[in-house]
Amino acid sequence: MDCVFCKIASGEIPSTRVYEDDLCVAFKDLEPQAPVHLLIIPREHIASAEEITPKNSAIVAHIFEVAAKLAKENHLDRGWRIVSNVGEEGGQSVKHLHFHLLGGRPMAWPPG
Ligand code: D5M
Repeated sequence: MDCVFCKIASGEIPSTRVYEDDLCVAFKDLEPQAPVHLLIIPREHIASAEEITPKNSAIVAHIFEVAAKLAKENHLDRGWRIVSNVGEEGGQSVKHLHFHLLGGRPMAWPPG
């Protein structure tokens, strides 16, 4: 499968990895939108949040646990944001489920 995040998960494409385990990988976003901008992805190819089912939904809880740990490690004690873009209007450019972990500056609402 020609998926850039599958290739990052397998190590075929280099990334600045900050965390990994059997289920997920976290690495620095190439186009950071905040002082801390990490991406957390499942190793399994899931195209987007639209493809979450009772069979694979446990990965989402796991990724949120990892996000909280990474936020703590990055000293984001004033707050942080986790977001997953879905589909064209949602702003998704890579068709492999990923969660942006953003922090280190005040976040605006609503997002653009
Ligand atoms: O977010 C996709 C994000 O993925 C976007 O912020 C750029 C980032 N990206 C794309 N390719 C790479 C590689 N190779 N390394 C690190 N980060 C990358 P989306 O929500 O789909 O718009």
